[in-house]
Amino acid sequence: MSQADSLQVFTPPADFVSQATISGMEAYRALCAEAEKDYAGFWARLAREHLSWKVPFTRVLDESNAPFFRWFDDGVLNVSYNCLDRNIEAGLGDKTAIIFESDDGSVSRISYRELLARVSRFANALKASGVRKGDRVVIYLPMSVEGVVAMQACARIGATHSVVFGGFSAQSLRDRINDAGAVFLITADGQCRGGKALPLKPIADEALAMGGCESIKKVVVWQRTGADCAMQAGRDVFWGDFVAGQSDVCEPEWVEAEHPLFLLYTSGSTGKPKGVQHSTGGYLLHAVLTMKWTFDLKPDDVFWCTADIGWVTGHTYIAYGPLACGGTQIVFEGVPTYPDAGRFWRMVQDHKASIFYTAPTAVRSLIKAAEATPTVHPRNYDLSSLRLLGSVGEPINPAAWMWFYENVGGSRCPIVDTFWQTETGGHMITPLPGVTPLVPGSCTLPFPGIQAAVVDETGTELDWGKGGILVVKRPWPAMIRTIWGDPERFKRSYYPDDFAGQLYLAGDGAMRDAQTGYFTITGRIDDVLNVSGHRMGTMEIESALVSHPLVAEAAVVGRPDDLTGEAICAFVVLKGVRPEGDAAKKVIKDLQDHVGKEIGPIAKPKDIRFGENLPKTRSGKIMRRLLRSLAKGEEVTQDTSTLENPAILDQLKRNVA
Ligand code: 6R9
Repeated sequence: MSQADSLQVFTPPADFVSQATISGMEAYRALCAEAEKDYAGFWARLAREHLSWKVPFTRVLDESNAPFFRWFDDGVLNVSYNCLDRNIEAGLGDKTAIIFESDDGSVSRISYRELLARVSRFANALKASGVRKGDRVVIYLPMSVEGVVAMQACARIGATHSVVFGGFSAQSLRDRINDAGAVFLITADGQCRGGKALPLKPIADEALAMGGCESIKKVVVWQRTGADCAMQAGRDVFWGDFVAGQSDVCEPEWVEAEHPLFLLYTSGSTGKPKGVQHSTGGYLLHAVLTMKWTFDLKPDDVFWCTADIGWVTGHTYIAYGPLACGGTQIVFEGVPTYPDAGRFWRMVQDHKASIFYTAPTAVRSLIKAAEATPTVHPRNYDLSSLRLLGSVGEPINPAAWMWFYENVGGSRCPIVDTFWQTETGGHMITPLPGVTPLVPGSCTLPFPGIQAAVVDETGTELDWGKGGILVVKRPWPAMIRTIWGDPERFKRSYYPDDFAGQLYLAGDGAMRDAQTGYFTITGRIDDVLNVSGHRMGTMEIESALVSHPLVAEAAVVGRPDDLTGEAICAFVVLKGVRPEGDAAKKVIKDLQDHVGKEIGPIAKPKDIRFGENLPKTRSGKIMRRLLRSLAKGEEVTQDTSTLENPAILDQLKRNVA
């Protein structure tokens, strides 16, 4: 059956269509046709029209060393120039670039001129302490203007930043610093979330003390909470002292289009998190185009992306995209439930946000909160400034979509359900709000120029209506360039031999609607979990568990969860006797805390079950599909004939703590 038969279709409202940058299906089709006809010419035209180049490129796409594709590679530009200076030159110096609202509700506004001055001072300070083009700088900061300043300052001097989410543990921070060989760490004394001050610098100190971070020469500490923090003489410097006396003028470092703008670590199915390397020119192009086409950003919009700068969404749609388009955006330090779960709606009302981009998990938790406490229901707020909503991070279930549409968007605002990944740099499959009839739960059609397809295991494209593997058939400008330090893993992960190295493998399953060809993402096809829109590798969590002295073996799977999308379930074999009752509860808590310490609180397993063994095949492979059924509480109906130890299933089934 077609989606269109079973679900309502929401056609774009006429008043949206009439003003949209890409207006009407004809306009969309024309762009797709242009790309189809002359792929390089299409992207070249856009890169010339939407970016400012110091030295224009003459080469567009170089496929000679595939899959290490190069775009615009003889062109020279600077991202920070494109985000700041060029807006000021266009007369936007006094325009508000950032409306910052802190956890406690205080608000500050930063103009483009002021932002450029702050970025330049910080960039000059970095240069004065010896940070050079191509050096890696790790940023471990809370949501703040300083976070954006630090990222932009790196871009300004051609340093490659790697932002580490402030919720990651010392071990995770250490591993990322070590892998990137970073020379600088930029952090804060602490962070404020939900009315609490949480430490950050002590975690950074712990990371640096672990060994393997010898490349770090300096640690810059932004004083956010004012908490006492130990400062190591010669290494650590407060932000204020670091920038003191620096000029607020800084000539950008002009870099080649392929120069690595940033690394961002993300989870894969095996091994350690991988450092996804992004380019300068191609990445920025996609950030700008998606701001203009998916978000229809206009000069008067107030754009709000609720992501953290520690994730790719916070890179493309906070640190770079909105600024590169001269937009005004909200940056929020806090959490959606503090001081109450009306926080987002109050902020939309107060700042007259017109475009609101968030994650399904946030929507679901706010639905629950609004049901429990009617005063925080969005109907109590004036949300009439909104004209467009967006969703990202995981599939949005139709019920949450409808609630978002009706209660937040007043049945007036299109919702763009944007499918993309850390590796893709920006939106890949998404509605365009003035073009695409919407079907709740579907990310609809590819962004113009993106050649997405659903294939089988041999790489053959499937008929619409059949579920399969999501791939991208041609390289695109904002794609991942490599995995930092591991080009072989890049090839293996994204251009596997199964597809003759010709197709980009996203790692998701998908299906195209039989009639409309709309894409629906059916979830990861590898051992990657999506918990509240955050990617977690099952391997990483298993490694963390087995690093606990009590644990002999562990297997981690996901199970559906109403709030977080997926929840982490761990099946654990302990070294000693299997604990029961309160003793089991205590070990569970210890293990959860241990994983929190090893990776970060987001990786803590929700369920932990103990068994004397794990269900394994005779060749010793853990049968994860059985564990998935157990985690869901399903009857195990799969074939268990290859199982070495069938009795273990009963044990694991009974053993729900
Ligand atoms: C941007 C981001 C990527 C994975 C991706 C997929 C899931 C993201 C989605 C979606 C369905 C959407 N995902 N957006 N699934 N519909 N609109 O989230 O990047 O953290 O790398 O995660 O998230 O499974 O493969 P990242």
